[in-house]
Amino acid sequence: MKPRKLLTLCLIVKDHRVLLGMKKRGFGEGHWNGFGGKVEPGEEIESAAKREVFEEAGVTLSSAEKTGVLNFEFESDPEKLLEVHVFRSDVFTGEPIETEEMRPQWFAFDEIPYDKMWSDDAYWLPLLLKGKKFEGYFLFDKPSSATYQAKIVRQELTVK
Ligand code: 6OG
Repeated sequence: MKPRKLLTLCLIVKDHRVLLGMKKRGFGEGHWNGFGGKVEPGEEIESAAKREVFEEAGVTLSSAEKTGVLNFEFESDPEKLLEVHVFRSDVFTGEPIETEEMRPQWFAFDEIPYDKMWSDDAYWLPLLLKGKKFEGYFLFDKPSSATYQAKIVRQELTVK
């Protein structure tokens, strides 16, 4: 079986706006995204989500609600399987700050820059913003390092 890379992704929502971060380096550079990263060995997934939000945006989450799991595969990188656990949080303390990795900015729901985000986001983020839970699978035609230009060749998205 392929090793799965376990990741978190957290969307912070307040007053009909969502906090996104411009990724300044590494995987996903140049894209707006939620905050998240790798789950460390032995770490609880929710704790990892909160830790990443603090590291990347300087915000402390009181709680985070798991809204879904997204599995990503890449046709030209068949050994890679990403399992991304998605969280939503409406309860936090602290003001978002720019960090080495991310530049945070609030977006009204109707101004979300989907054209500068991973192409899968346009499918599942509206569900998250409506308070729905979901599970998804996306297969991209390019390696993960080029996902921004990649097309989704197959997808499954189920609302729970
Ligand atoms: P680091 O490896 O830099 O964390 N991530 C994705 N997010 C979306 N919306 N779509 C994808 O399509 C993604 N692949 C990975 C998970 C990478 C961050 O990027 C997310 C993590 O939050 C392929 O630590």
